[in-house]
Amino acid sequence: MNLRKKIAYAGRHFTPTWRYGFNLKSTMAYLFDHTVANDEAARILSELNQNGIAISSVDKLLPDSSLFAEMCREVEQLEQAFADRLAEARMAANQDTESLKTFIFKLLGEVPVLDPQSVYARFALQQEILHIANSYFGMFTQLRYYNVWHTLASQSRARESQLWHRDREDHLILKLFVYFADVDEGAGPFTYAPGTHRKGAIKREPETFVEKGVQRWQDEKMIPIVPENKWIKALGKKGDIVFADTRGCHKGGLARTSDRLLYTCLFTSPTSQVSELFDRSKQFPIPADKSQAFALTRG
Ligand SMILES: O=C(O)CCC(=O)C(=O)O
Repeated sequence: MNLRKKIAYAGRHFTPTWRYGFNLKSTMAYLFDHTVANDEAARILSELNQNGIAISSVDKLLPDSSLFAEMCREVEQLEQAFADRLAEARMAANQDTESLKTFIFKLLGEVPVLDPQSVYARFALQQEILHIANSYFGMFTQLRYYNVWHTLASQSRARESQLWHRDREDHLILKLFVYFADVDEGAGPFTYAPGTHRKGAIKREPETFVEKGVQRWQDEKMIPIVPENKWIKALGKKGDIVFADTRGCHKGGLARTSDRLLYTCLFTSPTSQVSELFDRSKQFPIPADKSQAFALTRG
């Protein structure tokens, strides 16, 4: 990185410039127009702020579980439709290829279409979820991605997101992982080093190596920063929801004995520099609800 780029990067990741410079409009809009939390959302927010991760469930957080039930039915159909391709992907996952994240089969494709009518968008745009995203950021956020990930059990060496890393999409990042089946140790649970997010108390950086342009590290480099007994492993049941600020140190998906099937979505600030992750070719009316309108609109 040259000096100009370094200064621009540092400015973007200095909380006051990120919030009151780059994201002033959505911060001010949110200040005058934010919603009130239910008790579970308040608990999630408090844990997210402190640890960078919080685990809840559809039943605890959402007043109506019918969207989750609808999503389960759609995912079951996708699984059946892609049965042959999943079998091929399973073979590839065991071949340790260097070029692709072969251990995850993305049921909505590599670049999913942003469609507010789809159950995947409607799930992310529920008031309780938008409330958590917007309150965590202290501004109106944008929905930047959703997909259904089928993580394939394999015996290949840990690589890419199976190794510790930080995501780079923004200064704060919020990802959700919603489980369609129980996740045990053998299904490669998402694992988080609490307190390593931007709001967290831990400022020391682990010693990293670079894999395909991304800094990653093995467990032994993480242990001196956050001891292993403090790591939060997102083991869980069908219907559990993991909220994580993936700017903090995390890894996951090293499934060894069983597959993992989950829905994921990503929220960032409006000015995140991440390249477009949706296919936005589908036209749709902007919702009347302000937080949904913000979440769906780019620029
Ligand atoms: O598959 C996992 O549990 C890890 C995912 C991950 O690293 C990410 O979404 O940034």
